[in-house]
Amino acid sequence: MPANLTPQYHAAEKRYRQANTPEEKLEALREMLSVIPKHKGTDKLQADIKRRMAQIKEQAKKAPAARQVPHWVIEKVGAGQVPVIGPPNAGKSALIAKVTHADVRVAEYPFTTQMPAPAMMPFENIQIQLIDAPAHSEEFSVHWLPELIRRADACVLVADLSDDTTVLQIEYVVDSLEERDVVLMGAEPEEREGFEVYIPTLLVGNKADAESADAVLADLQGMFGQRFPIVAISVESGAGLDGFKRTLFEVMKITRVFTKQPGKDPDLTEPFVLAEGSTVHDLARKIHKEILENFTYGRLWGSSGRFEGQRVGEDHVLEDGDIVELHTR
Ligand SMILES: Nc1nc2c(ncn2[C@@H]2O[C@H](COP(=O)(O)OP(=O)(O)OP(=O)(O)O)[C@@H](O)[C@H]2O)c(=O)[nH]1
Ligand SMILES: [Mg+2]
Repeated sequence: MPANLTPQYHAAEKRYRQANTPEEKLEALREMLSVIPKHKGTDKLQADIKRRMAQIKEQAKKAPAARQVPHWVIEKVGAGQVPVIGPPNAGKSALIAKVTHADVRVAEYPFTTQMPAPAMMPFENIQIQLIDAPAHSEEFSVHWLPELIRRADACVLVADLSDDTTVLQIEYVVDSLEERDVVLMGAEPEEREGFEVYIPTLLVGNKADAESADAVLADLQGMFGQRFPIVAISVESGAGLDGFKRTLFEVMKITRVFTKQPGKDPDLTEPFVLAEGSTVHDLARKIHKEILENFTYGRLWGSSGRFEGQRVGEDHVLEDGDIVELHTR
């Protein structure tokens, strides 16, 4: 039976996946359990969530505090963390150097990048955190790459359009990650069985300037066109880069919401970034716990409302560009 998980469930599960402390994990699991549809199709998942909660409580008793953060855990800033992965020499670092101000190493030999490095890419009124990742191939891979991707908000998978073995290389990346329960998909599926993690992914064919590019791109589309959105770019000529940014933004399914104070104009410079399907409740939580606890009602301007200044409750689902005034007691 399909699980029919709701956006609220997915949002809580994402918080669980990205949690850094046992308390954060427990809080997210509790929320998952409270919003999961209660029927036969989710029995297994419910049991799994409860088992994880018990495990975390058990561990917290045994091993207090001592926690070392692994080097691949990169602090999240901006609208979302997006590792740029793929086979060696595809132009992952070159792409990051082109669309951010970061100083990353680009070279004509493979396996240039060894350690993950973050870089901010501006897009409209937000900043997306790209992470330059080491190559992933049959000859060489780093054991922590699936862990880096598991925590991510989305992924950019770069393919080399100048190389006629590209389809096989991309297949290897996708399959080997799937073996580690990290599933790259264009969009998260509506339903699922277990605890594998789905990462929204954009497939980027780079080196569109190369002679063989059209043929390789056609092969990629044949093989992965159903699974991922695909964009062709050339870092060298700059072709396709605007489309790349926009499509990545769409893949990330971000809802940007502005807040305003009663009687004042809204601050339209910096939006709050929420996951698609987020509610007024999620916005209040994001701003401050106190606002969440003392929330009485909201007023809303934007496409999710029926009219300007509509009064809304906690459960109201927000849309990109909405402006919300939060009233508290
Ligand atoms: N023709 C062409 N060459 C490119 C393009 N983008 C990158 N390159 C070249 O491809 C080579 C590899 O680029 P990198 O950015 O180092 O590739 P990478 O994927 O980061 O490689 P690793 O870190 O080794 O996995 C360099 O020689 C780049 O100059 C492009 O759009 N067209
Ligand atoms: Mg590199």
